[in-house]
Amino acid sequence: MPSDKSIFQPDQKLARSAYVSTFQQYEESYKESIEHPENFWGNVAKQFHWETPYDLSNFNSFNFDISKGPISIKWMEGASTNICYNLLDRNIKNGHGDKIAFFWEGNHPDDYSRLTYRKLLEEVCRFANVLKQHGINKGDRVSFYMPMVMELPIAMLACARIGAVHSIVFAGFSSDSLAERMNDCKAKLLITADGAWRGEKLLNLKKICDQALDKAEELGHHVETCIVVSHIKRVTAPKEELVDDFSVDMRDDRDFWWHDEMEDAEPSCYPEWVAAEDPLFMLYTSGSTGKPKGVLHTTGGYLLYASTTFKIVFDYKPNDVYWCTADIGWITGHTYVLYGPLANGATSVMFEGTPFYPDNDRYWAVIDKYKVSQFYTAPTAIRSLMKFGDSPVLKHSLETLKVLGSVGEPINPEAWLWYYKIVGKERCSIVDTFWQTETGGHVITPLPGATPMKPGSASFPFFGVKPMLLDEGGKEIQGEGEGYLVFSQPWPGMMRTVYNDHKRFESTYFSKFPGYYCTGDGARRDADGYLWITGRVDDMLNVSGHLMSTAEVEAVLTEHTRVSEAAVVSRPHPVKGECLYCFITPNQNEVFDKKLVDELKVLVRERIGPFAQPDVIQNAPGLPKTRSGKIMRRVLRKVAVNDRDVGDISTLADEAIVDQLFANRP
Ligand code: 6R9
Repeated sequence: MPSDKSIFQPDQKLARSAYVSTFQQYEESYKESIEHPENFWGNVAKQFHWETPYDLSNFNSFNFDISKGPISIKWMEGASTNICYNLLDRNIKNGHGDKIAFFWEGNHPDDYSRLTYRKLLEEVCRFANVLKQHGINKGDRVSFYMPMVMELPIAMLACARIGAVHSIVFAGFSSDSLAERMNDCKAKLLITADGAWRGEKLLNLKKICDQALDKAEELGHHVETCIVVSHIKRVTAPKEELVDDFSVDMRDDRDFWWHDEMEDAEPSCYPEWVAAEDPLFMLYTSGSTGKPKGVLHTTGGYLLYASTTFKIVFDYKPNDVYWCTADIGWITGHTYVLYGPLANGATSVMFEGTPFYPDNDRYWAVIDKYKVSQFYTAPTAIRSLMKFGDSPVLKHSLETLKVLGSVGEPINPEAWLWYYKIVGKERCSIVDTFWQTETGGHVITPLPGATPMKPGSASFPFFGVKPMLLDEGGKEIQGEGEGYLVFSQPWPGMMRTVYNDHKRFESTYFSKFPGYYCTGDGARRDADGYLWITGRVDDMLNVSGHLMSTAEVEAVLTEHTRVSEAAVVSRPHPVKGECLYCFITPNQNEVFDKKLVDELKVLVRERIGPFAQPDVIQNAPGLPKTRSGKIMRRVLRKVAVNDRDVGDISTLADEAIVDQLFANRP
């Protein structure tokens, strides 16, 4: 395996034509971006339309130090704009009306379509008018529970056009999760589809929404309207027989079909000019105390940051075709399927399906079909495809590829090398992009024409981002070393608050080290200054790129009437990166049996979602607790990997528990 010493230089041809083509150029621009953010971002802002102009002398202001007052981050205060106008109308005015915005590729290879910028604008305006008819005004929240169909970006942009705030819930979450999120943001309207295929599996999304709408009602919140896209009838069914049993209930007073509503809607809609700091969207992310946080992003700064990172990190050029495989339900889909590409007038592929259907070469087939030049996916997908060997990849030419992206978790060097050699033919740059829902866009990443690559290292900060490593005491680690990854100044795309809970925003991100935004990740800096993300330092797990907290899973497990206590730790997993390993203490006089294990797995799926299902649930007659009652999680992590080298356990109230736990491993 390569060490810090193995460095891969960007391909010469790629470097020559890249926006940033040498490391020296990167360093110079970086310096400017840190020392004079108003010049750097002011230059970026010039290409966009501002209905009320920004003031360069007052371009940004912030306070990162709670001891000096409330945390606040502002860019271009006083300016007004509309992001939808900038993504669509502006590009059309610049002569790109007939350019393809999206190639849509369905779950089944026979289903595909395309949408130009002009047509997209027309559809967005129609739906914006539909939203208005249903009483949606500036500032209202609209929830989404959608598959990857064209109506999803259309409806998001329609929200942006009228100043409504979209709140997308990934359509793999359970009805409980959806209800909780709709209640938290007090959504007025929900947009969904009747159903969707994932490979050969048929999902009834409307049914999940019906349950969620009822549950929101129980929580005391009434969602007035639900708009439903009729999707199943228009696509090819991998299994006909499943369609025969498929049905949806529509409630007269609440549910409307998308196509009925769109029929008479006007194809034009004047954009609502909003302040640069008005909210654009919120997106929920797991919190270490259990309850999800509505991460709030605003308009002006997010536009600058999404567009610049997209252009520079993927080196997107006007004739390229770009493909990000992320679901729009995650931040990667927001910034790099929708906002970043459209802000650059790009042509993208939007994919509804899975990498394994109809065969495990689907990704490679789609790359050749659309002549994709930039491909952006997650390490978990790369690892799951590596399992099938090289031949599914080698069946396709992949000659149009130039940049390969990775996101969601650290990429292990073995997967990196496979991606680089087999997929990228040692000619493509790999951009290992580190960022978070909270950061809005890439914050640590190589640049494809400029940064010599080290497999597994996210390398250097993007423009405007100032990372630091701190030790436990908050002292800065200079040079080589490992510590907490923090940022000391804001960049335009970072979150502004937790929706309706600014205190939680401050305590989660700014209280550990006053004066710094704390990522919750650890990182190491090597002798060459490269940053290596070492993973979460809080009680968070990253399963296939989905972040969740141990606390939220534990809360679900202990809901079961037969369970007294539960502790969850992460265990390394060859494909998923990490998986959930759960310790369960049953109530007195209860037995630990297969029935209990099965019920707990179902419970977690129902409460959180299928992606959270535990891999292992083990019987723990007792948990390793210190005398002060704290669970010693590092011991549980050792049990999970069967490593007897548990270290010092002298502070445990009962050391004998440890042997018992090893003996009980399933
Ligand atoms: C974009 C996204 C954020 C967490 C983050 C970190 C992990 C993401 C990474 C990475 C190492 C990378 N993470 N990208 N770790 N290298 N290139 O994934 O957002 O869902 O909020 O997750 O994911 O732990 O803190 P989000």
